[in-house]
Amino acid sequence: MAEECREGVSRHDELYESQSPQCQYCPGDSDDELTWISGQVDTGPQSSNGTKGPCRVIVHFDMDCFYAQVEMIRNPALRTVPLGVQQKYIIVTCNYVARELGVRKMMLVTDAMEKCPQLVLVSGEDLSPYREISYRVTGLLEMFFPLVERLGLDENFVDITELVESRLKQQMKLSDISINGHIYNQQPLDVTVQNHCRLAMGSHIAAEIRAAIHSQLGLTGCAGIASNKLLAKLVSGTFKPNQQTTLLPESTVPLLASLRGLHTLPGIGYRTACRLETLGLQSVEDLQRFPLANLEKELGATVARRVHSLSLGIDPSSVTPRGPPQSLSNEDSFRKVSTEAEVRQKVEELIIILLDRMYKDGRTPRTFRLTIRRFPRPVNKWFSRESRQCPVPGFLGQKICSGVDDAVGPLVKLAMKLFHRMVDTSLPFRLTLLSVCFTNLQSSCTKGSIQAFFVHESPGKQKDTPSQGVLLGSTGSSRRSAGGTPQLEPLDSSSECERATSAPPFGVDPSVFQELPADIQRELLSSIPGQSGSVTPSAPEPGVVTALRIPSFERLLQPSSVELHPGREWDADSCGEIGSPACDVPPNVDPQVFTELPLDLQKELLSEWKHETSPLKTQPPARRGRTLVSRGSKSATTSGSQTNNLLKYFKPS
Ligand code: TTP
Ligand code: MG
Repeated sequence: MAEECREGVSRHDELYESQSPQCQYCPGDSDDELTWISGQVDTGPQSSNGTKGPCRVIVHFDMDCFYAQVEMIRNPALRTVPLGVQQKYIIVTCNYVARELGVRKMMLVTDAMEKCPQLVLVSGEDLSPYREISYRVTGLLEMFFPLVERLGLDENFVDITELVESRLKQQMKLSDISINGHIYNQQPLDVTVQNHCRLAMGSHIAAEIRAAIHSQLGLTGCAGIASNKLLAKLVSGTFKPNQQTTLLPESTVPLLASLRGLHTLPGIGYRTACRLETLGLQSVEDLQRFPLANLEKELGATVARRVHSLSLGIDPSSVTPRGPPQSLSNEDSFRKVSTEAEVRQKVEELIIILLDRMYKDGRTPRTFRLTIRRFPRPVNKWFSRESRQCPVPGFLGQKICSGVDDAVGPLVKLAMKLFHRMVDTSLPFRLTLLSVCFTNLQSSCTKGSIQAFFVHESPGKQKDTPSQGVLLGSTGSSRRSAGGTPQLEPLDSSSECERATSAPPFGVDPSVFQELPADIQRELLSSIPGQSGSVTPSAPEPGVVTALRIPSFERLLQPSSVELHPGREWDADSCGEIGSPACDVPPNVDPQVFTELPLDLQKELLSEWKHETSPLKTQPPARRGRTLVSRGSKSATTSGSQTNNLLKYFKPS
């Protein structure tokens, strides 16, 4: 895949962003190629390649011609014509009508038009519709299975082991079991082999899920059913489109032997493949045979063992829900941008789109990053991008969160400041890529209020999740319909309800809540619809995980060295990169925490600080660290007359 990536046609979806801000397929742009497979090790049934013990049952789903399908849903007239989705001068994907006429993914538009002059082209530059449908697919799967892991925009792993086990218990006669769909290598199913039965049952569940995705979202896709993520992914594309394939353990060897090169083994990226090539290893079989000790010398023990295991089809990594993306970015590549005005214009265009996504996401970004790529690329192509980042000031975070347009100006200013830190514009320069990125995304509930500092959100639950009660099933439990066919049921979230807290509003840690002054407690309560003034028990919403967003307090423990400029308004010039804060911050408050506070609280803190004859201001620098006042402890800053002073929450250590 690496060589398929052309300029401007990278897959920039959130998953890849969260692992590495760069394109998955760009050689040198991904420095984390083993990420997807290097997660936690599964502790369930241990046979990762089906040779010993009961195996896990993992399904890998991959949507057919994904961007093209989304376009065909948006415009059904496109279903019957050859359709290509174009980004820059590349067809990033095409529907299967076009594939029958010789068009291929990642073809040059000119080549594709030559092959198929009647090809209809749509622009795929705006990824929003693809992203939206992508999260719907994941959301649908998450309604029925707790273990769903996104991979890119159109792939998901689901661990269905528990449901398989529960269905097998209900199966009257194992001899009746068959496989739904294809069996890799046409290997005969042996119902006397436990793992064959497990995978066969898995194939029926996979078919039900595919049917559900189709009936609910109108999408078709392929599935691979196997004993681990690696093998499930490898086998899922064997028959395309809209088909599924099960790998029985004994066919692992031929499946691996069918791979064309080392880089086609998921988990071995371009860089590792290059390093392996220098050892004379070309194929998966070469790697299987290569002595592990020699491999360890070259790659280090951990990576060596992992890639060696992968070459044998062994993958103990668990299906790990990743939650929402950790960053959102928008980038564009081009042949040449060489004036400051062009940079400003590009940056503004990128920011406008990114702001829209950030607003829809609902979280508040705390860090902003600008990335550039220069021409010519540096000799060391692994480091072809340069970035600078800075904190997003609190007031700007709120603007972004509330979707007001006037966030664009300050952000462009911030971006240009970062740009000037990288590029000396008095000298000629040529850029071929600009990327803007929000990271350090923090959930906010009632934006701009104290409530926003308490999180009550289930990680991984996406806002696009389809409404409950539509269809499907649960992990570990299945019921039979009148006709006797097992049916999937939505996950039961009642256990989450049992986590009801006593007095505080949901989402707020009770112990923290009790430490807050009564007026702040009231403010928290009154910011919640249906809860005003009185302290009444409340339960979290089903599926909601309660967590206190600690950073505001926890980071108070860290020392800071802040220059004091009381009374100055924020502007882009006064805010430095992370680690060099230059905004007005009371000396006992962590600048980063300060920027996270709502504007009114910032103002209040500043004015309190300015009006204090302060032991704070006279502290020796070494004592300027701070701690959260813990329950029962006495704040050095509080006196009888200042019991409700916000500054008391930030005390010198
Ligand atoms: P794929 O799953 O590789 O392709 P696909 O879903 O279009 O087709 P298939 O039926 O063969 O699975 O990629 C998913 C989407 O990602 C694809 O629709 C377009 C996009 N994409 C890129 O943007 N860049 C790339 O290099 C590739 C391969 C895909
Ligand atoms: Mg696909």
